Amino acid sequence: MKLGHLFSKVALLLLPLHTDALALSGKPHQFIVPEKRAPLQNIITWDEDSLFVHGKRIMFYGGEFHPFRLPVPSLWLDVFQKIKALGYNGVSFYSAWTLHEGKQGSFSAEGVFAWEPFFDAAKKAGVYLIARPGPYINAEVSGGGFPGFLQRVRSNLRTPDEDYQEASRNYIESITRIIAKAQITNGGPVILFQPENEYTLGADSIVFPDADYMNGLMQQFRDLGIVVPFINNVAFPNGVNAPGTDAPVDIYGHDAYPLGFDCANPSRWPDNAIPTNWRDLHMEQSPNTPYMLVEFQGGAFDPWGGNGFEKCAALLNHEFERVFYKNNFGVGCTIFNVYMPFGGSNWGNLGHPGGYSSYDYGAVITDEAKLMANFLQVSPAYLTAEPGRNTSGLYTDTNAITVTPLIGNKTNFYVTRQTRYNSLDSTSYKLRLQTNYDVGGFNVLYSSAEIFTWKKYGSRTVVVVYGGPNELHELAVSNTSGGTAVEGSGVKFSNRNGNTILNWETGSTRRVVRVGQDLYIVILDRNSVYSHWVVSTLPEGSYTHDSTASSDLIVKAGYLIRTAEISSGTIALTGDINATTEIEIIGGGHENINSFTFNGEKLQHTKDRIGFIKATVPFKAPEVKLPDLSSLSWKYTDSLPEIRNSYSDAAWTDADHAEPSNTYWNLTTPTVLWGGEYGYHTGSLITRGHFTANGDESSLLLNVSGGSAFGFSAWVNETYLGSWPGYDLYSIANITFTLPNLISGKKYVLTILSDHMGYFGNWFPGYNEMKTPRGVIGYELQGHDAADVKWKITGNLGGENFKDRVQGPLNEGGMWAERQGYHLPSPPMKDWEDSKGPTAGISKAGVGFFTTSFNLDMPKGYDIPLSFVFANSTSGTSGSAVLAYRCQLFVNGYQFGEYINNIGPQTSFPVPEGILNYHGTNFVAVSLWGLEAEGARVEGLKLVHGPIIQTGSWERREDAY
Ligand code: IPT
Repeated sequence: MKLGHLFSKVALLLLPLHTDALALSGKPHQFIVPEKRAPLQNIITWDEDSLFVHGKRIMFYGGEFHPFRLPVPSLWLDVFQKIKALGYNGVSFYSAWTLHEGKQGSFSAEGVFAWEPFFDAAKKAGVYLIARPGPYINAEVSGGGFPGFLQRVRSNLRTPDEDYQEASRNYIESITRIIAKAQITNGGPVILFQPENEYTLGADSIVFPDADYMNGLMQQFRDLGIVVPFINNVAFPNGVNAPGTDAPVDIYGHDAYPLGFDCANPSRWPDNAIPTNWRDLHMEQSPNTPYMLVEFQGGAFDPWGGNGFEKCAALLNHEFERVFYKNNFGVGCTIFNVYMPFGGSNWGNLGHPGGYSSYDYGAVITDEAKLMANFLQVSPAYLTAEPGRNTSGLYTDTNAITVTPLIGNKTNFYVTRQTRYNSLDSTSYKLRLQTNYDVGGFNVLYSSAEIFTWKKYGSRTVVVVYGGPNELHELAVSNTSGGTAVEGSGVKFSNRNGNTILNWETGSTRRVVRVGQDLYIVILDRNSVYSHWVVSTLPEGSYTHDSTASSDLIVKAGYLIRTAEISSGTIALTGDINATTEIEIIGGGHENINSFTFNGEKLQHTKDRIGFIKATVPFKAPEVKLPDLSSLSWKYTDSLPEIRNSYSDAAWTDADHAEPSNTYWNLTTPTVLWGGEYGYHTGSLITRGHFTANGDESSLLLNVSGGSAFGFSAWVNETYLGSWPGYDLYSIANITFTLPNLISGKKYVLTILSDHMGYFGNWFPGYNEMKTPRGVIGYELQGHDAADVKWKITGNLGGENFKDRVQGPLNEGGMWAERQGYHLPSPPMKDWEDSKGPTAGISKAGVGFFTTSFNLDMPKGYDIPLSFVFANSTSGTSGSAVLAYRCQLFVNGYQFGEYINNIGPQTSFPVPEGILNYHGTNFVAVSLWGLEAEGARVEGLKLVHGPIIQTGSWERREDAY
């Protein structure tokens, strides 16, 4: 797309020195002994420039990953390895209180919710962790991570109010003990800790920011053994909790989502959306801490009825990264964390109402960010370079280009961009700059080409540089006696004052030149660099900053390189391919290599005259056989027996509380009818009203809350009254249904089934939006005294005493089949009807429950993602006259999708290996709720596979289920 765009937006440049540069660089450098800033331990320290680990400066380049959105612990290493393969050395994680403490006082972190396997996997991959346990997390999780029982806490959430303090204590104590053990001081991967989340703005009705609250929370964490530095993440740089305030964290940081969440317009970069005042604010707010971006936009969430994550991925694409991430490096950011490189699923109702089952986030697992991360990891001089002001016309010959210099003691860096940052023009310019960038003893005096990485092997240095298509670049190396082309042609050589100068036009053919005896410069175009990987040969669990250049390999491959080992002359690589792939060790890596393996298989290799080693890995396309779901035999049972006259709800909870414990909401009904009052917080709710008719009843008004896109249906006895089909933007609905003639003296029951899309978040302390109830919040029975109706309610069986310990507190809703546990594998189905499945449908409004099972025998040694795809010939036409129905998809007991036919946008529901048994039997259940009188029929349901990846991680999955 848009060549001009690609060509001109930004380059991180290394060019000839302009003597004014130092004058531009703001405050003079102060040197502070890092240990002074480490009162509790001396492993993780910091000064105004960067973090230190064991006294060594590091660039933290990381991204957020939620293990609870991928409930297969054996896959966490896979994600860590992929993040690490990008050149990242860190991951931040939230923990979601609501998944750990469904019932107040009973914390549990077991099975898929256990943290130890997550910490182990991070360590194994050599990834540092930032712990962010909240208690409030936001994160597009139901309640922003707050468990439903907080609806009954009377005071302000996220304040020092006593009952909030009381309610949060058990979670804080339990999760902190787990995290404390995983700190680096105990040999674990956790190096930083974030109390709270985006504590940035609050309601006028409370003290905000409340120093007592933050200090109290930090003290709790400290008392429980957290010794690593505390960080914070204000939503924008407003200085809350910065050093010098009443409740300072150790390292102040902020978040930023500069393009917002406008996935509907994937190419819209609003004017002036690029931040330009951050360095100044930082020098005012926190000059003695490193520049830290805790959450920098790496994608976007997408609401019900939204545009789909492909559009989010397009909005936050490689061009966004090139321009915006580099702008962050222009302010000297040395703790940089992206939200998020891997999203996952809102399985089992864990999402907030503003999102659907996929939490794909348009996330990039491999991309442009790899180029920047690798560059920064081999550029230690960046960590102490002093960011200057944005300049135009100073380093360049045109005001159309803005240059931000970072001036170091010896090495300088320059970030360039279009002055009108969103310009699509091609702008030619000259730069006058000097870098003095060290590559293993050679001095790169300047380079307009970007550096991907460099390594030193013995006396040889290998540098990989790149540019955009057809760009002209120049690079000079000090004190060298000229260069020669060793591969490809078109590089011009000259020599001035003992400096060897290379000049070339970027093309897609690789050029390799030698400067002096031992410096090899590999010249690529940007597209080719994407298939290069830098991989460490140090033992498992080593961190990037442990590596010396010589222990890393630069590998040209394809899809992914995970790990490398060298022993007795053999290079052993693991990785993934999606096609027959030529693998090349750029620079040769090491002398005396005599064999080469990939995923354990020996390869025939060749070594060229400069020592680059090459081999071809054959891709063997496997046969993938998937069941045709429509020709399987299915079982069917009705899942709304509640409307039958014979049904007894005697065991249900009496909805008889006259006083709500949730004081946030005005009660308008004689007794409280919403779910949270009685411990029902997830999936769906059923409320039943019993009354004896007087014959005058004419209509029923229902006011129901469920969260965006929710729906509800109502019956009187077996007579269907109607439904609210749901619309993307409506969280609450009011409908009046006409009643049939009711016979005086006869008993009737109203049955209301309503969807629960999750609780709202609680972003603004003091507003307590999380307490917005779900369920029936108002009713009028025309012609009948409202107080004369006796109500019963249920949600998931047991409510807060939930049954489903494996899948946790949120996975089950209140539908009959779920209450019976029929979504779990192999329910007693012998009396159920045979069926053709959800495509056979149901013939009237209500809920049908369909089950089937099938075997999978997926080829071993491959990573082949599988998804359940619902046919929807009208997808994307949210709000139009499309048949209203919604399905829940259960796979081996895990709810892995809510599909809403009339809202969308999600039609394809990926289910990871480990939830699906790839080598055995799978049990699938689909609930089908028809919200129209005629019932509903699923247009089509298929199991389909995604890209076929031949993987090096197959051994690990032998015992996967
Ligand atoms: C910020 C939150 O801290 C994070 O949890 C997540 O919700 C993220 O946004 C959006 O995906 S909140 C900020 C956008 C106001």
